[in-house]
Amino acid sequence: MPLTQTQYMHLARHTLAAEEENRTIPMLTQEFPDLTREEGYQIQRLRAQLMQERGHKLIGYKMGATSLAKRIQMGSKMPSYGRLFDHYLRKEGESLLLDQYIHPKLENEITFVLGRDLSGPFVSVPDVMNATAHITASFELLDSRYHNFKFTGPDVLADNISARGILLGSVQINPNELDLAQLGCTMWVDGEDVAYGTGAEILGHPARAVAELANLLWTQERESLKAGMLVMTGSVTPAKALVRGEAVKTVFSRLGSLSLRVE
Ligand code: OOG
Ligand code: MG
Repeated sequence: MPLTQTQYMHLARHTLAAEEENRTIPMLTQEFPDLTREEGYQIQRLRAQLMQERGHKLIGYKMGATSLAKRIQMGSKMPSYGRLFDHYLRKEGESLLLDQYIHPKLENEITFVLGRDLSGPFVSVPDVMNATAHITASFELLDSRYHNFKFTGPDVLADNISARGILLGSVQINPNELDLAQLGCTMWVDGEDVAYGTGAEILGHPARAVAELANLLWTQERESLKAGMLVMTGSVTPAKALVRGEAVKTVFSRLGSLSLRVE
């Protein structure tokens, strides 16, 4: 049985309060085992409205579970999307203070910045390439609001697919100037290389994640991607749990590198 609008709103407030107060909660599906993915998205939408009421600005979207590494890590069969807000943006060179998070993880992603609007339901890879102003290297910070970072599909959708922070690289390149499927990244922790992957991990080509997002947003919500928005295309490598004292650095081919110190 579907829940009432009041119950969806209650669940949206519940996961947002956990984010704002840096604490974990049990999975929503413990109390509501029949929750569907559609209902998960519905809760995410209400949660986003609450964030906008608090003054946070929607600056784009993120795709998740687009690489095999992430689908295995999340136990998910299909990609999903979440929303990005302005207060998630962090500056290069700032340390990450572990006390300000619950159990953060870091992901290596290719981010698209749109120069033109994109509306589904028939957006293709070439449409995305032509509508993109530039791409950048990026780190995404995840911080699931669920105990032990464990969730089902509907739970993680309701929790804005664990979004918590964004760090964008300073090198900006038009995507038509490079082969995005072959673009590689290597992640180093305290001088040791721990992960490697290429853009091909992302649904064969990262622009496909943007196309899929535009089509999903249109079919599910009658929403379009707007010029100026960011789209994070999903982690190429498995998300890395952050540990105090570590220095993380990822080198992207052509797109420069990003670093983060954990304190
Ligand atoms: C969900 C977020 C997944 C990605 O890049 O695949 C994601 C999670 O793993 O907690 O952002
Ligand atoms: Mg991600």
